[in-house]
Amino acid sequence: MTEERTILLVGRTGNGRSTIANVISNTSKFKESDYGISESEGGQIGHFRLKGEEMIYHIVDTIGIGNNRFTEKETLKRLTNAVIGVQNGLNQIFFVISGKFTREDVEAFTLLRMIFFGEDIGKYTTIVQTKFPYFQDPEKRRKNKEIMMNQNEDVGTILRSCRRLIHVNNLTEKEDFRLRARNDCRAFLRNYICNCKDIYKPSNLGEMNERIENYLAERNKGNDKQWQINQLMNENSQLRQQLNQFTGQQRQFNPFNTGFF
Ligand SMILES: Nc1nc2c(ncn2[C@@H]2O[C@H](COP(=O)(O)OP(=O)(O)OP(=O)(O)O)[C@@H](O)[C@H]2O)c(=O)[nH]1
Ligand SMILES: [Mg+2]
Repeated sequence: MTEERTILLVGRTGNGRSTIANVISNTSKFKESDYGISESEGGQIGHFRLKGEEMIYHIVDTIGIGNNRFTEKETLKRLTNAVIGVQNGLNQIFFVISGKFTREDVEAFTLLRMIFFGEDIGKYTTIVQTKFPYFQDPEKRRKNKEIMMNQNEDVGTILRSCRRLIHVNNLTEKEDFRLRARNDCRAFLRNYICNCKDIYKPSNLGEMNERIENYLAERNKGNDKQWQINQLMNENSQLRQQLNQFTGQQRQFNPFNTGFF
């Protein structure tokens, strides 16, 4: 029987998912974003087989969470389609972060857990940190992981729940014209996914649309609250200005104002 490996790439926009897809598949089929505009529209799949090997690899690139081209609702719809596409089994989810594990990454991970996968997401998830220049230095990788673990409770909890944290630095041809870094990362990533043998069938896909609607409704409530807070802060600052003007005028017309203050 032919062995297969399916990897789902998820994460915040611009963190390097399409680049990882190119590096693993050794193509340039996946569009890498260059100009600060989110590129991936979701659902792009690469299939390939290595020369002389039976194993078939499927790499599924997804739309970036927080991308600047689609509404949140549209983004979630496209993510839904990608997840439905792999519901029969995937070997690993690569949650891609870039440089640091940010608050937005925590929110994105939480969203994926709440809406699409459920509590067991971590067992089948590898955190891939891109743009890590010391990816070949075990001591630097260990130190980086230790710092991240202690960064804050949310990040520590996510990292502990996941299979592993791995590091890459997929430099472009311009940065590394022999593409040595990409070749090294490719060898490492292929070996890594070859060892992701367990098959995960996301079991939390029922009522996904309902969960998305509830999530968006909660978000809107939050936005309304934020809007009210902004309004109050604006009013507050206007009142302060008026008060300052008023007290300034008082001082000017104060007959006892001796000018020593
Ligand atoms: N130096 C360096 N640059 C990287 C690395 N990974 C990605 N990049 C660059 O970062 C930019 C964004 O990478 P993409 O792979 O397009 O990111 P994405 O997550 O697919 O982004 P969207 O699809 O637009 O949401 C591109 O210019 C890449 O060349 C890395 O490990 N090191
Ligand atoms: Mg992309």
